[in-house]
Amino acid sequence: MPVFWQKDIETMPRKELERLQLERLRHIVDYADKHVPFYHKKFGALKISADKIKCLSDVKYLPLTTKEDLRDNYPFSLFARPMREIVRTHASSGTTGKPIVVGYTRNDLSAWADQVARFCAAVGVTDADIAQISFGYGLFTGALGLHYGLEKLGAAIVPISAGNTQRQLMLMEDFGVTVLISTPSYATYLSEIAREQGIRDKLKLRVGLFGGEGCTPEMRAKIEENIGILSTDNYGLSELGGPGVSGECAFRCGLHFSEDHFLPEIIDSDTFETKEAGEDGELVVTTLTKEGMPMIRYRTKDITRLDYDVCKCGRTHVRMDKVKGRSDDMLIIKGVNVFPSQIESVLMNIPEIGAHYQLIIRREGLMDSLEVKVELVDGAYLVEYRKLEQLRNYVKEQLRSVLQLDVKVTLVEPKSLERFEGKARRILDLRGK
Ligand code: DLL
Repeated sequence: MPVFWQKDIETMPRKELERLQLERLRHIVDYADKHVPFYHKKFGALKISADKIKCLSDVKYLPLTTKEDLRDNYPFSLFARPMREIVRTHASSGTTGKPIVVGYTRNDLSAWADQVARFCAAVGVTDADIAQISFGYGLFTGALGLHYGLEKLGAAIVPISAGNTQRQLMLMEDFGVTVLISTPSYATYLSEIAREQGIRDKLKLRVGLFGGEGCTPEMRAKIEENIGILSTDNYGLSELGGPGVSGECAFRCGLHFSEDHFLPEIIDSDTFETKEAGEDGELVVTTLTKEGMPMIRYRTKDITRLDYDVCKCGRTHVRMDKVKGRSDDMLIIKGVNVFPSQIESVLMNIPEIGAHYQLIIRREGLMDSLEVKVELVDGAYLVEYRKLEQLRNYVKEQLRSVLQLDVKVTLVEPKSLERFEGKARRILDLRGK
């Protein structure tokens, strides 16, 4: 049964929704022009103003905003409100250089909690649920984003943060936790330990709200089987506020955008031309309601596509496909474009190998090469050379048929690769080292 948090908005007829978006687009352009010198300068140079926007597709005349623009304006120069009106900041998890910073007004926090509550309700979470938040609390938007969304919905929150897996499982069992919030990587790890310790039947978990990174349907099936849950994929990024940008409903046929708050487009990353609905490309998003830090045509670098058909659940808001990868994560190996998610799909379909893998890129002469290291489910393979070789060749063949590329495959002992409590870091780039 489809469940809604703000039904009138979530099922608003498209014409009405587009009317609302156009009105909000004009408003946000005018607002950014007046309150953010960076945008005032950009709009001035392009001779753009809100009154020139006649229809939604005119968004293409607005300038694009990039992560570099946010870095150049570190920390607060893109804020549209004075600091006394900013009530929260978050920052990206970037490992090098200065992080990118985002600021929220009280209204932003309230709207954000509603956006998140929608996706929790969409998979059947109610005020009767107990939700364990296993995202790391802090500058990362994941934990506090889900926290306030679930609180608005009325669920009881267990704010345990990431890590200390044994304690996570103990509380899950003792408190009768019904909803798990984490990255899919951490859910993979937690669910494996739960299975090994034979506590699956003692847990009351029924729903997983995963996000912060991609997860193939194959990987998700493994997690769900381990702990007996239904899980959904939830997308967002700090620059746009965090989680709540888009998320799946229980039918899991695309992630509904919060279209009353965000205007999505798909562009070609090289030519910047707008792509048609259904075509793959880079997701670009304009925030329609953010007061603290409005973003005009932010380039997410995430590759996906959009589907405007009304969903079986009744939601009219456009659905984006699961993210195929980030354009800067795409590997070019011997001239072939490879997304790590393609490799994950292949690996997860082979029962003899586990959910943990690593991709190692090296430079050999002028060419890049790829090694796929993956854990065996059963370490006994390692003592039988012939069987091991057969399996290795099989994995290599499966990868070749999907990627059209020869990669080196290394099968390693169970539990020998690193586990992740937050977002996984599976790519080891040794080029230039
Ligand atoms: O990861 C926000 C978030 C937290 C979303 C928790 C959902 C749940 P950042 O740390 O700024 O923000 O990272 C944003 O992570 O551009 C994508 O590349 C990736 N990403 C986030 N969610 C998904 C997802 C949060 N569901 C970057 N599928 C984004 C694929 C995702 N990639």
